[in-house]
Amino acid sequence: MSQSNESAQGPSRRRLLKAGLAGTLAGGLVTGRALAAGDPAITDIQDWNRYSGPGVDAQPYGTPSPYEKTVIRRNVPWLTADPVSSVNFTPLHALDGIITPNGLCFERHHAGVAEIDPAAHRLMINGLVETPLVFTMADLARFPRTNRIYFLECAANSGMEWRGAQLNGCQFTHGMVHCVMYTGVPLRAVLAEAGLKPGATWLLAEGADAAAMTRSIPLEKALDDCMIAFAMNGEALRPEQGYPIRLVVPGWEGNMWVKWLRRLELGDQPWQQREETSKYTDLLASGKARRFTWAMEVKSVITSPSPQAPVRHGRGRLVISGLAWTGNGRIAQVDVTIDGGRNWTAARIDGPSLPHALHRFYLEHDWDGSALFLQSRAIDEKGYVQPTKDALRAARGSNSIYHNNGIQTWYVGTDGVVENVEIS
Ligand SMILES: Nc1nc2c(c(=O)[nH]1)N[C@H]1C(S)=C(S)[C@@H](COP(=O)(O)O)O[C@H]1N2
Ligand SMILES: [Mo]
Repeated sequence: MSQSNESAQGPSRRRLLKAGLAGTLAGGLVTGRALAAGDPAITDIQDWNRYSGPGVDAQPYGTPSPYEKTVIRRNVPWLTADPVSSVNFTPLHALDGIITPNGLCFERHHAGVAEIDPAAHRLMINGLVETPLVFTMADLARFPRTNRIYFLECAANSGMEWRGAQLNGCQFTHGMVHCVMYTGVPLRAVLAEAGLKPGATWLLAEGADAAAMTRSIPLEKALDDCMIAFAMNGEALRPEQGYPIRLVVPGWEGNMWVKWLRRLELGDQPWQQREETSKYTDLLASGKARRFTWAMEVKSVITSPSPQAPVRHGRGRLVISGLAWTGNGRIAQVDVTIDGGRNWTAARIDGPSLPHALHRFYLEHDWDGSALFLQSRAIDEKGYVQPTKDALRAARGSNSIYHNNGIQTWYVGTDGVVENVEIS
C-alpha cells in the first residue's frame, strides 16, 4: 500500500506496525493513552454510579440509549412528492455487523404502511393450481419453518448517484438496503399444498396495501429459495416491513419482496400491464431498456469513515469498515484503496459469510493524517467484480436510475471531514 507523507510524524511506529503488526490490533499501544491525572471521567463519581436506575418495569419494550438518538432512519424530503409513497434510509454509517435492527430497516412504500389485523388477514392461492386455497396466519405457522439471513436492496438504491456524487452520506447513497434473519415457510411447500397445474410458469404476488402492489416472479425462482416470512430477527415482522407476512425473494430486487402479502396467482406468463416491472427497467443510451434484471449485482460501500461518520481522533489507528453484498451468492473478497484505486489491499471479512446476505469487512489502517480517496471494491464468488461508475455509465449510459452498483469514493480531508466525491 502506498503512503505519502510517510516521514512527517511518528514514522518509527508506523514501520513497526508494517513490519510485524499490520492488520492486527496491537492492544493499548495503538489507541489507549497513558493514565492522566485529573481526568473527571476517572476521578469524579458519576450520577449513574450514585443513584439506582429505572427498574425492570420501566420499559416493557426496550429502546436504545438516549445517547444513540441520532441513529435513526432518515428521508430526503425533496426526493418524492409526499412521505406516503416514498422511502427512508437505513443509517448504515452508525451500524456494525451484518444484521439491521428492526426499527432501523429502511422503508419503501407505494401507499404507506398497511395496518393489518392478522386475524382478518388471509393468503389466497389461485390461477393454474389444482385446488385454490385460502390460508389463515395460523395455518401458515403449521408448515415446517426455516430461518435465513438475507439482504433486501431496492433497485433504486444509489439511483441518485448515477450522474455524479449527490448525497452526502452512505445512509442516503446506499441506505436502501437492510439485512435481517427471516423466519417463515418455504414458498414451494405452500404452493405444493395447492398443487401446480402443468403450464404454470409465473407467479403473481399481490399485497394488501392501498397500492395493492403486485409483481410477477418466475416460478423457477419461487420454487427455489423464496419464503413467506412472518418474523424478522426473532419477532413478528414490523408493520413497515409487511406485517403479518411478506414475500422473501433472496438476492433479487426489493420491489419483488411483496409486503402485506395476500394473494399468489399462478399463470403461464408475466402480468406486465398490472404491475411494477416496467418501472424497474434500466434505460440505455440507445433508447432500449434492460428488463428482467432481477438479481442485485455485487456491491460494497465503506460505512465508516463516511460523511456522517468523520474521523474524529486524528492520525493513527483508523478502523475502516463497510458492507458488501451480492445477489449471486457469497462475497469472496473486498479490496480497499486509500489512494483512489492506485493500490488495493484485501480487507478482512468478519462474521458469517452467507449467500445473499450482507458481509462486514474491516481494514485496520495506520492513518498518517494525509488526505485519502477511500474506495471499496467487492468480488463475489461467481467472480463478478464491482465496476467503477465510469464503467457502468460506459455500458448503460447516464439515463439509468436503477441497479447502480458502482464503486463509491469518499474523500477524507486532513481534518477528518469526509465528503462524497467522484474521481476518474
Ligand atoms: N405491498 C407492497 N410491497 C412492497 C412495496 C409496496 O409499496 N407495497 N414496496 C416494494 C419495494 S419497491 C421495496 S424496495 C421493498 C422495500 O421493503 P422494506 O420497506 O421492508 O424495506 O418492498 C417492496 N414490497
Ligand atoms: Mo424498491
